[in-house]
Amino acid sequence: MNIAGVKWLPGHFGPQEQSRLLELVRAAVRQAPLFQPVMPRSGKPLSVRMTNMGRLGWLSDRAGYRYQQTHPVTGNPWPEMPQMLLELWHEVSGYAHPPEACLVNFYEASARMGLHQDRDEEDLEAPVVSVSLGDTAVFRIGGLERKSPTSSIRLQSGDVVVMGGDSRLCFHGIDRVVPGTSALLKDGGRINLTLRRVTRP
Ligand code: MD3
Ligand code: FE
Repeated sequence: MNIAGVKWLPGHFGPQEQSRLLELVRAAVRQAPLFQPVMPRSGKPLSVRMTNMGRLGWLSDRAGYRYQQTHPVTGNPWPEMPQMLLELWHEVSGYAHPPEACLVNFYEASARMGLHQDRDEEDLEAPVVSVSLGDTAVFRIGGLERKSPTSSIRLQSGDVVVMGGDSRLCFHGIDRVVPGTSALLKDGGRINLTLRRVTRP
């Protein structure tokens, strides 16, 4: 994969750090339970469940896609962004201002994410930083148009991907999760964390 602006850091986090991250995600989920997002207008459920950490959280409901300061079910503010993720951002993003949102996507074995662009952020100059935990995912990335050719990579537990520069608006998605590829989650499945700057600094 040689798309300008993509930085793939396979195995950035080792097993012990992956376990620490998982504990941080579990603590956040106790405070801000996973919810099932639905598509704007149609109300068709997405196949991933999600929650967020940080000042702002992304969600999708019948009214549209947006960032907001509160959990859609509990109405509470999102749990705070863990220090370990702030440190990751400062290490790999090349962006001087901290991330405001960490979207947590949980994929069970059958979950997918269709090809899409991330463009709900006001600040499109900041990269998106992703961390994969649990079973391997087949990640597809294309170009700036839906019809652009695509390529696939397998994202493994502990991998970090930084999508900056020209890659920031590339179409991308998750074709499938490969069962039995990681022992991190007892019942299998995959967690993806995406760190995002939302507002202009
Ligand atoms: C490429 N998540 O949450 S992470 C998403 O694995 C999302 O859950 C996928 O796409 C997942 O929006 C992929 C890697 C990633 C994240 C953001 C990107 C790739 C990206 C933004 C622009 C281009
Ligand atoms: Fe995305």
